[in-house]
Parts: sequence; C-alpha cells; structure tokens
Amino acid sequence: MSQFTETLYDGYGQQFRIDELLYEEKTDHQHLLIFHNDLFGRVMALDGVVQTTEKDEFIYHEMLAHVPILAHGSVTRVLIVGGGDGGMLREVLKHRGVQSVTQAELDPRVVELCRLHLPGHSQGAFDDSRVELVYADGLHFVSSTDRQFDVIISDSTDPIGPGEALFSADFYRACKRCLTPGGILVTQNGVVFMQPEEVATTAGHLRGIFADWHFFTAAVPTYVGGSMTFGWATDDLKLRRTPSDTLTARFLAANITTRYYNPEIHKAAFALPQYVRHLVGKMETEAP
Ligand code: AG3
Repeated sequence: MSQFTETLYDGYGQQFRIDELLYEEKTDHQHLLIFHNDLFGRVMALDGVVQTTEKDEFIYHEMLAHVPILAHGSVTRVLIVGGGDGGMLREVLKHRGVQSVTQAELDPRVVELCRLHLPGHSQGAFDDSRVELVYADGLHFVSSTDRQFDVIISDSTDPIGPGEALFSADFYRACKRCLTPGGILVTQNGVVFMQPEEVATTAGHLRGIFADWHFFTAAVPTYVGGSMTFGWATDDLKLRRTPSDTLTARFLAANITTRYYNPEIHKAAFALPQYVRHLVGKMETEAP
C-alpha cells in the first residue's frame, strides 16, 4: 500500500494512505494526483500539496463563497480565479440572485479530471447556463478584462509555482479595478501559523490598495497546522460589519443548505488571535 506525504513544509507534513490510486498526470502546468483514502474520500493534490478532499472540502468552499456574498447582500456577478475542482462554483451557484459566474482557471486538465474523478465537487455546476469558464492565467485575466464583478474569489494554490502571481500587489490592484463599487475580494491565504509570511505579505499589499482589509479563518483538517486564513478586501467599510440579524435574514432568504457556514460562524470568523493581529499590523489600530 503506498503513501502520499505532503511536501508543503520542510520537516513536517501530513500523510495519507493511498487506498486506491485514481489518476496521476504531469499537466502542462503542474503535477496532478487524485487518489482515494478510506478516511478522507477522494483527495486531489497539485505539486505534492493537498488541494481538496471529499470529506472536508465543504468548510473551505462554503466560507469563501457565502461570507462575501451574504455580507454584500446583492451580488449578481461573481468571478472565481482558479477553483478548477468546481467546489467553489457549486457553492456560488446556490445563490439564485447570482446571474453570472466567470471562472478563470489556468489548467484545463484540473477541470477535466476533477469533473471525472471528483464529481461531488462540481455536481454539474460547469453545465449551469450562468457559468462562463475561461482558461486563462488569473493575473492576465483580471488585468485585461473589461468586465466587473461584485465578488471576486481567489481560489488559488499556494504561492509556489503557478499560484505565485495571485499573491502579488499587481493581482490585488487588478482585482480592485474590476470590482463594482462596494465589491469584495476574498482570497485563499494559507495556514497562518505555518505560513505567516504569506499573510503578512498580503496584508502589506492590501493595506495600500483597499479602504478596508482583514482576514477571516476556518479550521480545515487537511490544510494542516492550524486555521486556514482567508483575505478580505473592499472599499466599503460597512460590509465587514454587516450586523448578525442582517446576515441571518439574508441567509434565510437565500434558502441554501450548508454544513459549515451560518451567520454566527460568519461573524466569529473575523476574530483574529493576537499573534495574527500583530503579524498583519493591526495590534494598535481599530477594534475588530
Ligand atoms: N486551494 C487551496 C489549497 C491550499 C493548500 N495549502 C495549504 N495547506 N497551505 C484549494 C482548492 C480548492 N478548491
């Protein structure tokens, strides 16, 4: 029986038993592996890093989709950068008010192979008439499109290899350019305990670009080493402070079924521990 050992961190890493190897390929962009593990179901790894598993994907996808959409309250157009497995698309499309979702994914093979081997992620989402899938480099797409979006979700890999550009000031600036007024950018920002420099660098960039920026978190078991951290950036200061009763009313009106997200989790996710506040330079500034 072979093992998969994640190579993200030097000297520490999670290990899975490969109960069944489903697919392995070196695509034009990265090494892709999909296998079955009895505990986590199907697991997809890119360049030796676990991207998603059937068992815990709902936590990550629900938080990156529903937090910005429900905080905003009238989202019609969404852009997903990356997200080739289709889990994010599935969650975004749960909102009936969303009229169009553009997805800019670099690697066609990720989409093709995840549709085949991880069908529970997309659940037919790629066939929804509201979706436009574009195979493009994310930075190039946001720098050149003339479209605008109410929410942009960066569902990227870590800033190693193809994902690196999606953590640059150029990327965040280009996202701001294609947000509607009051639009929100949210980002996959790594596990802050293990990757503090990634969060610190993003904070440094966002600070100079958006009127309001922050981070929110969720513990995702297979993103090991602590809480997964998500970036939040918008020019509308009110959106991060959307009151609980408003979130609750929107959540009920949306009539969506979730397994992790609820309005209390939403509010609580923005509370950051002291070491993270210190890291992002928010120790002495504004309360929450
Ligand atoms: N992309 C984020 C994977 C991050 C893994 N990194 C880590 N453990 N620090 C997930 C893609 C799911 N749609």
